[in-house]
Amino acid sequence: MPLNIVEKILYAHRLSGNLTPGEELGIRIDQTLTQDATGTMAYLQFESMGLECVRTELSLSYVDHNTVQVGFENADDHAYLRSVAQRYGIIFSRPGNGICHQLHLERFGKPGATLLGSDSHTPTGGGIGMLAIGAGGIDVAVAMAGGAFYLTSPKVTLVRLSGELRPGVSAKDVILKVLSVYGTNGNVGRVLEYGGPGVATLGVPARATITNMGAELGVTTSVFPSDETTRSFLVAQQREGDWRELTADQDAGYDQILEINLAELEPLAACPHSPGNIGSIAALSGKKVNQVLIGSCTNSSYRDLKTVALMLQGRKVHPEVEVGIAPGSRQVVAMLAAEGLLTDLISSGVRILENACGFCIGNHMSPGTNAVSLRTSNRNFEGRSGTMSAQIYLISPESAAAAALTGAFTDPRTIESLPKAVAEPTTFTIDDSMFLFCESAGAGVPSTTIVRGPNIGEVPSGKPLENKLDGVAVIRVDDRITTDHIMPAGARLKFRSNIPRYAQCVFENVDPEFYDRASCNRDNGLHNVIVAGLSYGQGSSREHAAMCPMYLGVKAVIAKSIERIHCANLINFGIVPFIFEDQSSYEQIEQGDRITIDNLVEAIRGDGRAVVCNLTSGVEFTVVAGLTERQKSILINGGLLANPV
Ligand code: MIC
Ligand code: SF4
Repeated sequence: MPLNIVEKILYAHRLSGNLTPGEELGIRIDQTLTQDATGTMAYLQFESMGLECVRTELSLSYVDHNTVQVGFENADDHAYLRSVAQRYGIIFSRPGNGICHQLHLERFGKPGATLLGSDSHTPTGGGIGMLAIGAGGIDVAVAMAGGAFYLTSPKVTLVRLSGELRPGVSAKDVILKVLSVYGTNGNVGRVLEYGGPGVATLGVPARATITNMGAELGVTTSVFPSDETTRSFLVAQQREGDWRELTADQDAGYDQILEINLAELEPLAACPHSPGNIGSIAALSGKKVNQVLIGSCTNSSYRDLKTVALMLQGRKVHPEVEVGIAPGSRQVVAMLAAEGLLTDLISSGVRILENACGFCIGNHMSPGTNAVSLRTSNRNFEGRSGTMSAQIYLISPESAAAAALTGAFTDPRTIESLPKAVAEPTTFTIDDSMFLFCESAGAGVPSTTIVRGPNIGEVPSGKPLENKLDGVAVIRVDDRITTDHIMPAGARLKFRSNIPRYAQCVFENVDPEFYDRASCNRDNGLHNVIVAGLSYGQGSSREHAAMCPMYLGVKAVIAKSIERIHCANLINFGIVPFIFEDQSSYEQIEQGDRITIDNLVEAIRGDGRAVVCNLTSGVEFTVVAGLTERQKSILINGGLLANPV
């Protein structure tokens, strides 16, 4: 039977289940990655499994999110992560080395392999032909322990690329185009596979930009073929041995096909406050800009930053615009420096930021009140930048450089210094000295003392599901609530390893009284229930968006729909993910309503259907939790930690 790329990788890694869309599939994970903001919890959970060392081919612990280090907390986390890595045979990437996804692509990504990462942008690895999936930390901990990763066997969409991008239009515009077609919700259970003659015209970093931001569609992952371009990239990284060809068979089947002619694309922007709110740069042209930030795991490659440097070379950034660049890795910095491009950037007035997540997660560089900020990153959720009133637009490096020069939205094709194309180098500068490798890969050092400063807390454990839910609709939120709304990052990131403290921040930008209300209900023996609209839990993989609500006594979410990673995280922490059987029932429940569900455990054991009694209004309606047998037992036990592998 002719197979597509997704099927080829899934068949080669299948441990249980069938490749029938909608069915649960268990797969073997070859590589894992964590980053510091999700990593501490993942490793605390891994430690509790009591193993001697990781059981994957390769596991990496990157530190890239919390590198600002205001106070002792981040440094404590780094010390813990470094010692755990050494203890269990995990490669540790020191702070300052770069952003996890860029580094992984450069140094470890392998066509045909599976990668599970505790970060939603792990699909960046799809640019090199991996099946790379984002998940909650506990799922990654299970994979590190050699356990299967479970996913819904996906529907596969072929995105057939033809033609070639014109100068001034780049990979970011391709994925923004895809986002304009599919939007940010309704894509759960789908994988995008790129194919067609246009693929050969895109380098690996361009492909990785496209698969990276597939996360914003809510798809399970996105993948490109592994071809001669992939081979050249790996040769240039001195990793030819990791290459293998991987293409779809000629008559491979797809659930859906999207045709994109690269030659017809124009520079695009995701407008406030959603990555799916797409407009054209031409339509925005002339609008004044206050800040331009270039970097993040989406657009911080050598190719991207060299393009920007060439556009700015010998020129000055507009006097009213603040411009910053955060390169993706030390390799990128070293190469820009060797070619004198770093000097060009500095001379033009650009602020050089650390090669880390930084501005992308609102760690610093928050824009001013009502400011218009253009960024090459992947998320523009309201408030994520650290400034609630700021207007964030997501754009390509070319459009960013154009705005940096003119002080306004400008079509980069009108900029004289726009280079025709930046060729991929035949040799990248290799310096792996900021990776701490274990003496023999995968082997831990059992005598290593794990360093636990006061910031390293404990993972809260859930309680077995009670048969009666008796509680309160503690909050009712609208459509597209992101995990940034549920669990803010930025200045709050340093509490990631301290659940009681971080729980005080749940929904703080949506409803500052949430914490008081939820903890008061919990302390009075009432269960908390979150009521939500469509696409609840978009965005990040942060399991804190489930763990902290669990800590506050949340037992169920009732939503019109729930996004994939967040839904898995809710189950892993013993929170029932219910969907309204009839979406209009959303209107029949207000914040503060007293609600009950009888026979909850039987409902979960059965078909997942339960009747909610709204005691305040006297109305009843049905909700459904679509669960596999495995998920049912996790929920009934009170979460995955009760029974990890
Ligand atoms: C993000 O981009 O939102 C993050 C921060 O990288 C998250 C992970 C986290 O919350 O730590 C993600 O994308 O999963
Ligand atoms: Fe880091 Fe931003 Fe990428 Fe998340 S999206 S991994 S915060 S650079």
